[in-house]
Amino acid sequence: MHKIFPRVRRVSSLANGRVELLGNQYPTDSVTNSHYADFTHISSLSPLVSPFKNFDELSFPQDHPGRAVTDSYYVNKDLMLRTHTSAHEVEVFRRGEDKWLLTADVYRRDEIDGSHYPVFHQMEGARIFSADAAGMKEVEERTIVIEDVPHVSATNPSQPTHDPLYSELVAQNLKLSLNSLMLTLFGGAGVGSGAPLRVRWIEAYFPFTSPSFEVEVFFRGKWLEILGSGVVRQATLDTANVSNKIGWAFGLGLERIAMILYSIPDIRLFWSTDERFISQFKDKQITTFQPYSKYPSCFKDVSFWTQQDVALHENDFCDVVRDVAGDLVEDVKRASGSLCVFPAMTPLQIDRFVHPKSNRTSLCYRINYRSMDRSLSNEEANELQSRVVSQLKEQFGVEIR
Ligand code: FA5
Ligand code: MG
Repeated sequence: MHKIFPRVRRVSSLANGRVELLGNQYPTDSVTNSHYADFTHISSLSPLVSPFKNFDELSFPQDHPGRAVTDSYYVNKDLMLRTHTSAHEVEVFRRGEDKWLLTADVYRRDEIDGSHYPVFHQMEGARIFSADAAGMKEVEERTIVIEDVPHVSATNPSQPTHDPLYSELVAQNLKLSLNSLMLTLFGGAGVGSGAPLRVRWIEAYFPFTSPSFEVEVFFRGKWLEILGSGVVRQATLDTANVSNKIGWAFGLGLERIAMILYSIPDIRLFWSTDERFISQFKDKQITTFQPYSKYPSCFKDVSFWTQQDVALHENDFCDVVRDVAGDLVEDVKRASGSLCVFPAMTPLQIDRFVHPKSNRTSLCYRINYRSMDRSLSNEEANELQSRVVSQLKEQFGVEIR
């Protein structure tokens, strides 16, 4: 790398007191790649897109789970609500934009917990350069290259049509740009209190980028994912008629950013009309949210057999719960095996029990009812629970155990 990029230099560790970028060795004062002003900002695009735009144009394989009706909201087979802002990548690149941000509402059938909601907002950002020595010189001028921290690896490879050096450089520019964004966002006064905010990069996989990365922030005792990113797949750029370019893209969850900035503990609060919530956000100031009260929760379990031929997806279950109880549900967890054992902190990921003789599947869920604004009575929770049960029977023919 030295020969091609003579400015390459080794830099040492970082911390700016407020934000700690773990595993990245950029000194804070060098993270200066922010020129947000010259990114074109796009919004107001229709949320209704074709599955072709949402998936095919982005190289999603035919059997990708995201395409299923259990994961996405379809109007019909040719029209759906976009599940991510990446659905617009090809059209924006095709317009000739090479440095852009796009914000939009996106929709997913997803699990129920404090950081997932079926409608949320993403900001997509991308930057592409000429895939030649001149373009790479531009990247290099804007990047502090760290020679001993590989961003491209056997498990997170560069693409076959990319020069691995170009890929490495673009990946480093991506990380530097996002680190700079995070330092600007989270490094300001009033964000969090006491200990610095811990931020880490991890390897990821997306059908439309390689290498790919995610960023997580340590928030309220857990790592919270805030964005996905990577080097744009050449097929995407080819489809957009900009084959001579190479670059990066990211998509970040705006509610999650706001949760971290304002210390908002639960994503449902963004939909609250309670004055005690709304009145806390004034004059574009970042303030720490003062919880007015945490009302008691009330959990109810439901166990049932599903019919042999009717698969009941977790997201189907969650949809029934949302339809009946809306924001009165804090989270849904699934129990392990045939016994209703609920391990703490393990939402929706334990194996189901399949009866060896009848081949029927037994499922057991715990629904945690809690209002954000008031005390929920046990009678009210019982009433909601019985409506959930009857919807399960009606829509999926389940047999309650
Ligand atoms: C994507 O949506 C990719 N399109 C991101 C991307 C863009 C990758 C460009 C590469 C290049 P993901 O499914 O991880 O990735 O979602 C991105 C972010 O959206 C997450 O990190 C999270 O912050 C937010 N997010 C995802 N699901 C939800 C949800 N149900 N509720 C709230 N926020 C969510
Ligand atoms: Mg993700």
